[in-house]
Amino acid sequence: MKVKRKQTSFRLYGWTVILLWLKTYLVYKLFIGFSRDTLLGELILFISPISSVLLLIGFSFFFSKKIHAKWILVMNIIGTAILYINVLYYRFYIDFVTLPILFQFKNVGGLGPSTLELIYSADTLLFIDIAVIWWLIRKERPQAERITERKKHLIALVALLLFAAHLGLVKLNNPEVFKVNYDRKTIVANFGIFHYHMYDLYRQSLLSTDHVFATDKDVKEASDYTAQKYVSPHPTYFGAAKGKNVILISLESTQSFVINKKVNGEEVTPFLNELMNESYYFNNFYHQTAQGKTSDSEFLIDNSLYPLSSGSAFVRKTENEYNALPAILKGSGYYSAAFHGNDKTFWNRDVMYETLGYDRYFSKEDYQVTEENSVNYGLKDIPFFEQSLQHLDEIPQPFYAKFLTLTNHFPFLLDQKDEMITELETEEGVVNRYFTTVRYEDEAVRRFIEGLKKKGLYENSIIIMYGDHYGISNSYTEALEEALGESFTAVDQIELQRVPLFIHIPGEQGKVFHTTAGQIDLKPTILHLLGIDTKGTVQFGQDLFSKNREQLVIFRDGEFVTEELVYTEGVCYDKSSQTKLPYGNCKETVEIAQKELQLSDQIVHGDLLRFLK
Ligand code: GP9
Ligand code: MN
Repeated sequence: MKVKRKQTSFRLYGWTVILLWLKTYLVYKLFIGFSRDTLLGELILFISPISSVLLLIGFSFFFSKKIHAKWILVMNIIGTAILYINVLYYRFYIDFVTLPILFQFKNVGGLGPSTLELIYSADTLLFIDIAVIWWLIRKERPQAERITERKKHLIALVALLLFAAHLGLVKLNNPEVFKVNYDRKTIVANFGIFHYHMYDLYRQSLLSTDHVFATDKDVKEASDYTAQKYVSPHPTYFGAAKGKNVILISLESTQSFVINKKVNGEEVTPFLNELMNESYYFNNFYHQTAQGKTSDSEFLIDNSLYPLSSGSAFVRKTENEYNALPAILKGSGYYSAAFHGNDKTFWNRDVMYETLGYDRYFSKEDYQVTEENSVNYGLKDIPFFEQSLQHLDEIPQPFYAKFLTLTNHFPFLLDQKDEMITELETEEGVVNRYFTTVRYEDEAVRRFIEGLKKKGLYENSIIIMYGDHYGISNSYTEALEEALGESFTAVDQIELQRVPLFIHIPGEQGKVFHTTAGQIDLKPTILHLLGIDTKGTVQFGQDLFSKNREQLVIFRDGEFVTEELVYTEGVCYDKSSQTKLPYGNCKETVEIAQKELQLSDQIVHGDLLRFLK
């Protein structure tokens, strides 16, 4: 009897470890789609979950006989939940969950249609082993008290030795991954998902003390760095829009590939295409957002700082002092307002807008929102702009007015009566619907501009329109390839991160600019157009019109693009020929990117701008 109990207890432990281990590997391969290009890399991926699983489940032996089996079951459930939450998140964001993401859940409206779209029936496979373990427990009633101290320590020792061997292999395969690393995919592929979460927990708790220990000396490094990045404005464009209103329009999920594109013989953005004739258009303009999506784009544009690597600064860093566009413009007599047809608390905007210096936020509660005029996250773009035009009468000029569109949001839902072009017929509904919601957004913008003209605002405002981030993530590559009739390489995936940027200045002719730039560059550009010099400001962006600007866009994960190079997934490419180059060609810029991201993080986590006031 004694012997039997010992065996069932151990057998349950063994089975649970093996099932969770294999399940994690299957998730990597089938749900996440990890593939390593060397045998050693694949071996690392395979063994990466084992030591953490051995330990987590092995703790069951430290508990009383009553708790032992329950612990095993609960750990398997928790392990599965961690896997599944990451699978869902990865399906759209091609990224892994971080701790702050879980805390901002309430700020992004909880589980909406976006989440439902990401759940597949095959996902139930992930939960089968939980039932098997539960059944084993019911049948065999294993108890833990027969396990000797020696065996407990043996489990811990084996787990630690395996972990050491695992780290040794990682080091052998690629020592670079032990350096500062903002790319979560690389971290998970090398260290395993459970270790990644432990590391994330550790990092987040360290970062939370940065604010307390920061001193005025810390800001010097960052301000010295940004001072040498400053480029003087182009004399032709400096002050070209002096005194004018600034109208900023965020085009939800709008990527550059829709511009001048036809599907089924119909233009996707007929109005924007036409607008190019009388606007400056930037065709190498990239979004730089991370987990904070729209809020990250807003953060980048108003502050010219990088968004946080995990979570959204709009949720995590509202107490900081910033030197944001609305606050700077206030000094020149501008009134700032934001307009958006969603709940005011979404992305914590009601709080963050105040911090950034907005005078007024027109949110859902200021609009007439009915079931009829809303879809997906909120008010449809056409009624949103219609009602916003009325609200514009309520604010004084000159103003800085930011409009956030919403209809073209994943999973791209639209009432049939609002469809202006025929849906495509690839196997992905998301991709098919995307073009129709972009077409709808284009019409909404057309009517808005029409309304501005009627109000006489078109002639005394500059209008800046930009895509906030991608709408179609890499998960939908196949269907997008079909839709666009192209096939995408790793370099193309970076090029797909381009979003349209229009700058309309009354009286100016249309012109296409090829400069390589990102959202971080908009703040100095806008200020210089208004004739406000940004010399001495802590900012990482450079005026888009400056002659001496660097042609460099740094992404939040440390990847980058320049005029000649693309650095992605740890590989350096020649941009035009798309051929692989030795790492040495990118090394220097990789280091600049890391440095810049680190400095920006220090500012945001340490709340360093408070020392400059
Ligand atoms: C919601 C809108 C969309 O208010 O900003 O949010 P997103 O998911 O794109 O960040
Ligand atoms: Mn968005």
